[in-house]
Amino acid sequence: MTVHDMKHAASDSARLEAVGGRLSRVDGPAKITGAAHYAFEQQLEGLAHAVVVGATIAAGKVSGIDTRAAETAPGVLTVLTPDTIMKLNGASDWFGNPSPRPTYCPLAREVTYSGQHVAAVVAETFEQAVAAAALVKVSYDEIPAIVDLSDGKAGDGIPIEAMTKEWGDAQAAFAEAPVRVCAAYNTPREFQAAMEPHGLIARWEGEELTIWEPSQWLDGMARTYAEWFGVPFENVRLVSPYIGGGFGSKALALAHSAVAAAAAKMLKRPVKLVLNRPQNFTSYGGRAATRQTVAIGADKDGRIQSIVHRGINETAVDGMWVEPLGSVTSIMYATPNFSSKQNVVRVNTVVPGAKRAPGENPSAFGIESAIDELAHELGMDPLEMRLINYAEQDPHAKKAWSTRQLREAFAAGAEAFGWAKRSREPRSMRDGHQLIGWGVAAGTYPVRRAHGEAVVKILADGSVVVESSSIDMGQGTYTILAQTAAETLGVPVSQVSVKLGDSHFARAGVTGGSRLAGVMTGAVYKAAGQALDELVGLALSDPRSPFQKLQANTLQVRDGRIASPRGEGPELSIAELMSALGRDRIEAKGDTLPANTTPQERYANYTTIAKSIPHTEGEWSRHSWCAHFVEVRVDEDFGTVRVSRVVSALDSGRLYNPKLAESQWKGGIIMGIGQALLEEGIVDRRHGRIVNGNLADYMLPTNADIPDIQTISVGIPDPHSSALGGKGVGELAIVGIAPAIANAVFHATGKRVRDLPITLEKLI
Ligand code: MCN
Ligand code: MOS
Repeated sequence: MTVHDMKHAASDSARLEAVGGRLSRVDGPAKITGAAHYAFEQQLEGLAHAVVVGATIAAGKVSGIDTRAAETAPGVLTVLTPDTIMKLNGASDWFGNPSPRPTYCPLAREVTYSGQHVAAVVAETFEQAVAAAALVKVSYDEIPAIVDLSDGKAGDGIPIEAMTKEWGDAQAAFAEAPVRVCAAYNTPREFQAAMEPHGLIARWEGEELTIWEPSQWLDGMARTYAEWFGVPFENVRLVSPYIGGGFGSKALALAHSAVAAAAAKMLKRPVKLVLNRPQNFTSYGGRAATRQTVAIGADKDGRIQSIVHRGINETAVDGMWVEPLGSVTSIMYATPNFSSKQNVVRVNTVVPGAKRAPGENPSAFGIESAIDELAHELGMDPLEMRLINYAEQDPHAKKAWSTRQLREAFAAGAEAFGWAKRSREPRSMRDGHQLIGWGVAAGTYPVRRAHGEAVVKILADGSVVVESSSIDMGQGTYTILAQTAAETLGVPVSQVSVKLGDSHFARAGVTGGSRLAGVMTGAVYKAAGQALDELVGLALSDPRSPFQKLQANTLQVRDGRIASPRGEGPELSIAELMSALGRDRIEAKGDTLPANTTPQERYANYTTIAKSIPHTEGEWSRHSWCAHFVEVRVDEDFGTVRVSRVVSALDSGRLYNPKLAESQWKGGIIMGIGQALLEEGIVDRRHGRIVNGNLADYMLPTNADIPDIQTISVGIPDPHSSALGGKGVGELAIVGIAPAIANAVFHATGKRVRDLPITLEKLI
């Protein structure tokens, strides 16, 4: 290698490793070799095993629990019931609102959903606990349950006023519009179905609690545990270095978490509790089932005059979940008149929860199907339809978009897909006995923002450590934070180690709403900048520094070596400089909070979601955008639908790592294909049970279901959305895929399916 080649290689790797480079996952080797230890893999001395017993009815009372057989079974340490489990305090919710009830019992006497935990067995081994749990005899006084939204007893539900969005006179304008479409769109109950199940290991040492649990929110969950057990927040340590997928389901401490931590305290032994697969379908909520009616009135040229939208989502009898169905409806298209309202209906289910793009995902299914129906009604191209109704500003907030590259997304996607070759009429494209359909739909997700904190340490050997209690569940946090620190400090990535997933590190809010990358790159950028300033400051001013005599006003670090920018004077490695300075470390804690933030506000910022910054704060409305182009092939005889091609163009602003962003987008698209064609929680009408609560019967896409997926980035840096110009990536691409597929199926077959999933019997 010549010196020239070496310089070249160094600058290539610097590009790869800088923010915006396609660096491969730095946690990849540890995961592939098994060196990465997941929460349940901790080997602890004296570990006992807990198994929960779920209710076999969906509504009623536990009239008795006969624990005698279980208690005398081999290896059993204790059988917990509502009568015998220790009392816990009621904990505040994720907004920080105090619990309405002073005490909390994670085992139910009043049953409000099938599978609800009513008892638990703790034994020496997992097998003994499973065997004994089967011996617990629970009797019930059952009452009729409301099994789902289609239940005759469900009613219209409760209006959620905060969801109402209105301007103009939507009803009147719809009634007067020359062209009208109005239809109802349904999505079923869906589940996050992460590969790694939910569960935890809990260990008490005196009043100190350590929890190893896969978690999207260490500090939020630590708050809940601390409140349940009445110990200081600092006494609770959550450890979650690796997570086998969460998709929204792992942000909260749940009833089974409380059972394990209580059992550990009562037995004075560490306790492990891992939910089995069926319990993963009933112990926490998936995406709520939804119903929407979308009415669009337009003039003869296709210009929208009015949108009237009504939505319903299911929630629990004993808990509230609102799935905001008007979120995309209210911003995607320009309309002078608009009305959106939403009710929730209580059914006997565990309280539904967040699943990748809660709200935006089902919302887009409604509006992006309806706009396709309007295009068909008018004989217009559905892409043209979207362009003539393009919203030049946020129609709801009435603010300018921070950036909106959606027109560019439509153009780039259409070009790459070959949209111009589409023939307009349904059933007009075929290949033998396969009907071919081409569909388009748009998607969007708000830029959720928050304040973040990180610690960056420069050590004596020149290595750099980044610490944060934020997490990586597969999105790439380890990698992009290593890139951010490496670029800011001017060191190679191999010199940086990122430590995440321990609540004793610098605090972090929830990893949800696709906000973590923006928040944490900003915090690491700030902390690393402070560490660098300190290093350079010492190098310039410390009498022991070889740079002191230079009288320069700055120094530059490149590839881990420090020198004057003009190349005069010495050049040292960071390790050499640290040794000259006699320092074993330089440490900076950077956060993006205003300087006058009080300790209470800090605590609330990291342990609740009450301090999130609205995406329409100030002058701008901030969102990611995307356009999906989909080809389906429908077998004319059998009605089977295959997605054969997807081209998506996406605007997530600046990408911190395009390789990882593309992988996130593809993951979202794949999940959307599952939603469109396969996924559906089926509820038994007699006892409200999830019939297909396992990975054989709850259908998820496999490799054979997934075609070639092309993603195109059309984003530009958005200075209003984050410190480094990026917008959200993780949830964006699942928004709009299901309607793009439904629209393609309509184009292929002439049959409009408004009820997900699109299964073959709906095409007959
Ligand atoms: N990224 C980027 N450029 C940007 C923004 C992000 O390159 N401008 C890349 C980075 O690799 C970053 C990743 O995309 O690590 C996701 O960043 P972001 O959009 O900020 O999302 P979060 O880090 O907050 O991750 C949460 C998000 C959510 S809310 C769900 S749900 C979801 C998702 O991420 N669950 C996932 N993606 C998932 N991916 C995996 N493998 N597993 C899950 O459970
Ligand atoms: Mo994601 S559903 O906001 O964790």
